[in-house]
Amino acid sequence: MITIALSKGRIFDETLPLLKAAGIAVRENPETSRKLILGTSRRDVRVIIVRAADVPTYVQYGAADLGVAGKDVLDEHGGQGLYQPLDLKIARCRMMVAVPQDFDYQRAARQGARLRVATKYVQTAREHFGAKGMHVDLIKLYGSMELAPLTGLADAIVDLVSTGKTLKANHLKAVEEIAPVSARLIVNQAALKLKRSAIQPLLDAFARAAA
Ligand code: PRT
Ligand code: MG
Repeated sequence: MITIALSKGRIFDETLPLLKAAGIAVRENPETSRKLILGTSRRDVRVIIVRAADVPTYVQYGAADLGVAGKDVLDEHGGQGLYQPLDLKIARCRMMVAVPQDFDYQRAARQGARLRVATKYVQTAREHFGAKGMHVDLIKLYGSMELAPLTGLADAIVDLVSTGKTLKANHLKAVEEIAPVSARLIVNQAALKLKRSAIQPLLDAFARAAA
């Protein structure tokens, strides 16, 4: 049995065509079904539905053989025990620093102001500001980062931006790109060795479909 870990929403939606290209049709829709284990058109392949940030953990420990996770999530996880053979180029966005529209970020950075930065992506933010030699106080949040500068919790946020509509609606602006983000295929290293004859054809099909 090959188990593939996916999260609901854009990762699931954008992985479906890649699965299809590999000859795998998922039997249920996770948006309407309450099932967490979904059968597929192949008796030896199943899909499990987990939170986006939990996908690397399931694959790391071998509870899933494969998974699809954003680079944002992988950078926070650290990637231990994971083979990352493929950039699937789906669920694309950018990791950005954003501040209130009337805040002069470049000037604050130049002056060495100690900024408070709210984010879900603490590792990524620590590395980014560390590399710039900026001293920041990081405040860990689990969602709705955009609210932090509006309420005085933080001066800036580090968050994902795709259309920019969320920032705009909350009177924020992006001031610095940290990295482009896309979803990656991840594979449990031991599973790849033990089940190579079943897994390799899937990797090849994904690689062709993502090219
Ligand atoms: O939502 P939930 O709390 O369950 O978990 P999650 O947010 O980790 O999962 P999900 O499904 O929302 O995101 C899964 C993956 O999609 C992320 O790990 C990213 O790699 C990728 N992705 C691509 C995005 C976006 N685009 C994106 N725009 N993830 C989140 N966003 C959010 C962003 O955080 C911000 O709140 O969308 C908002 C900004 O969008 P725009 O279009 O207004 O700029
Ligand atoms: Mg989300």
